[in-house]
Amino acid sequence: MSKPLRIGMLGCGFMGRAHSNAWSQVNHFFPREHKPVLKAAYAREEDREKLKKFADSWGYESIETDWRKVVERDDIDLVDVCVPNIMHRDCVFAAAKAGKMIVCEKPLAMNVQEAEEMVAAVEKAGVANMVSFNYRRVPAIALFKQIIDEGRVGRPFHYRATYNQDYTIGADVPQGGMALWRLDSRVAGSGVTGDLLAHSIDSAEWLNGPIKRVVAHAETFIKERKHADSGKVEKVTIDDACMFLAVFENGSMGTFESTRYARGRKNYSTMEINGDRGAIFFDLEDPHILEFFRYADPETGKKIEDHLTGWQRIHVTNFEHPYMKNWWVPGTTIGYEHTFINSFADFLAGLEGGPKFQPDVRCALRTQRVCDAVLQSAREEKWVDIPA
Ligand code: SOE
Repeated sequence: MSKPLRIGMLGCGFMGRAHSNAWSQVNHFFPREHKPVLKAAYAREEDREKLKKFADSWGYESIETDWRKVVERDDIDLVDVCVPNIMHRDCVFAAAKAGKMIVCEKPLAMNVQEAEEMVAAVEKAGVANMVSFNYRRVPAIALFKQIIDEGRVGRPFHYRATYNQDYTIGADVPQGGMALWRLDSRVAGSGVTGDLLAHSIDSAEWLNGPIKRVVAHAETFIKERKHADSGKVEKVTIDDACMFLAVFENGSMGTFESTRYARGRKNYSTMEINGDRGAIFFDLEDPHILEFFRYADPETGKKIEDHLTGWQRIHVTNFEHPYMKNWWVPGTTIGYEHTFINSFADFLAGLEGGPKFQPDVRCALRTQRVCDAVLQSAREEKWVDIPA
């Protein structure tokens, strides 16, 4: 049986494109009853020309320059929130009130207080929802999780994450506006903490369990930048770089580093776990490779006596690897956009009797708590506990 799923897209930037592509592709690769229909796309009146081109290229049936109209339209089943973070709360509230399904880009909110209100509204409405921490659906990261769940890492001692980029090093890069709103904390909530560390934290808690406490240091390297909206030089209030130490509930220790000032690094997100039975390493700039160090047998916990002991480089493209049987033949790779398609495939499966999609808004609230604790710790220069 086929059911149309009529999408109302809020936003036509980078994420609007990534999500539109995923809605268009998902049925081609994953058999699902729900068939996404690109019904309406929203952007601000001043971006009408851009919106028209966006709608034409992805095949949206109509455009709106008032986002509330999209949310309230009877011919919309699902609201996809891809607008800047400052708008997430109002859009999610309105969508929940209208009884619409919700997809929301990360981070869920500007801060924990907003996120708590959003979770309450969405749970009260009882609507299906997902927050787009798309990297969980990189096949190699899903395999990372599977290897841990199979007991092959054993007792974890260390977790290490980086998320580094370099696109804001120039002092002439403006803050704000359509392209660079992520550099304006009034619109983004925070800098690298909400934008990049949120991904690392979501992955870390998914892979290694809850973080109990953190201590952080954050830096703003360039103190003033021209603002794209006002045209004036204004104070920069985002964190350009942030590092923190973490203690996990399971007793392991974590280090997290994120910056937009790591010359040469573009989207360098790595994660490594070291346990008594094995270790795993992943680098997003080499996304189909997973490195695994096998030390002990997961059944017996005994050291595997083998002259081939060493790091194993797994090319995660075989049919037995997560998601890969839905793509091409072994050895052929998939990329960034597929993480969104894999996410929507799982979200639709959840609507059709499969496992409920994670991360949902409640799970993303947890990530928000860690982000806020990191920022608080950096401000107050002390350890901060994360409420359970
Ligand atoms: C920009 O810094 C950005 O696009 C993030 O917003 C995304 O979430 C990340 O995946 C890539 O970098």
